[in-house]
Amino acid sequence: MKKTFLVAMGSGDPAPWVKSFDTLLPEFSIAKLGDKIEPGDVSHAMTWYHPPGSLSAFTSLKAIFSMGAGVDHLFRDSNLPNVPTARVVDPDLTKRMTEYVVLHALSILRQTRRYRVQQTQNLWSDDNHQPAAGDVRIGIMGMGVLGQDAAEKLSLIGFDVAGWSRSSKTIPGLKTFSGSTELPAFLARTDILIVLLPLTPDTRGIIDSRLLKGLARDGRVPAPSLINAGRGGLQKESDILACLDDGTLHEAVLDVFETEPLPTSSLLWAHPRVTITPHNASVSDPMAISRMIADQVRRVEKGEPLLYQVDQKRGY
Ligand code: NDP
Ligand code: OXD
Repeated sequence: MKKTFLVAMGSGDPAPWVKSFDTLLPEFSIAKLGDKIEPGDVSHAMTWYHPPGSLSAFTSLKAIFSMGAGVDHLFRDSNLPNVPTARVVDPDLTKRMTEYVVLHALSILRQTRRYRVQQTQNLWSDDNHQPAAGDVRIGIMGMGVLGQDAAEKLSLIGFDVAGWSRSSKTIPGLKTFSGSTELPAFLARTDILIVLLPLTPDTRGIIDSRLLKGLARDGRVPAPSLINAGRGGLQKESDILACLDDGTLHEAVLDVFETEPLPTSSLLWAHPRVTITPHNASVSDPMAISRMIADQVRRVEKGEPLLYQVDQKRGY
């Protein structure tokens, strides 16, 4: 009798995941939420914003896998089965995020927004000196898997990069800061703030006016800019808008929002110095990520420890 691997998605299309796991895990029956299944047969589940409570009937679960790197969606569920839980760590996902961060950091450095506007005006103007990457200080909040890869690639381009994390770190060639006591010094040397933090009770709402007003005022850029590809719950959107309007911020590049999809009524849509992407800075590719999760399932079945386990107490 085959055990069941459950694809539990409350958002997105489960079909490509079911197809991929069917190929990769032939020893399992692959089912999705809503399929007719025997709850006791379900031994593993991959979830993405599953409806809270929808996993509680699966009392034989051995492990839960987040479909992405973030796990805040899991902890919305107060009835989440108490089994080992793992997140995605995969080169495909990491590289996609680094592409996003490098693209937008370079776009801010090279003022592509300004030249797009000038082009609509047939305007040839280059009146402010273009700083070199080495003259621009990037600060990355969240120096985990994604933050560290982005830091390495941004440093290779020549940016002056620093990182901030919960625990202190030594990373060759990088300036590192940690904890709330070192946050002001980190912000004060940041021209482009990149946020790659997880959403936890400690980080919720951290990107507010107070934090943004702490960014560098002595940079080679018109004013500091923000790139948030972590989670929307990290930011206060009304504060970001106010900071753009009072000159505290020059540009904001946002991939994630307090409410997703971003409501059509949001003032962010029409702001001339906001770039919006629909939470796809780094998508979980079904082919790449199901391979990683299938390897994890085999580890569990062999009695080996699950990799990339989430610490439920820390929330990431
Ligand atoms: P990691 O768990 O590897 O890294 C998280 C980092 O955040 C760590 O450096 C950690 O510190 C730091 N951190 C956590 N809490 C705090 C805190 N209270 N104060 C300071 N630093 C803190 O995660 P990943 O790098 O893999 O992913 C980061 C996030 O990116 C995900 O949680 C997800 O929300 C988001 N994401 C967004 C995607 C998108 O498409 N927009 C795609 C993929 C991920 P320490 O090192 O000390 O533990
Ligand atoms: C993730 C995401 O957490 O895509 O992987 O947001």
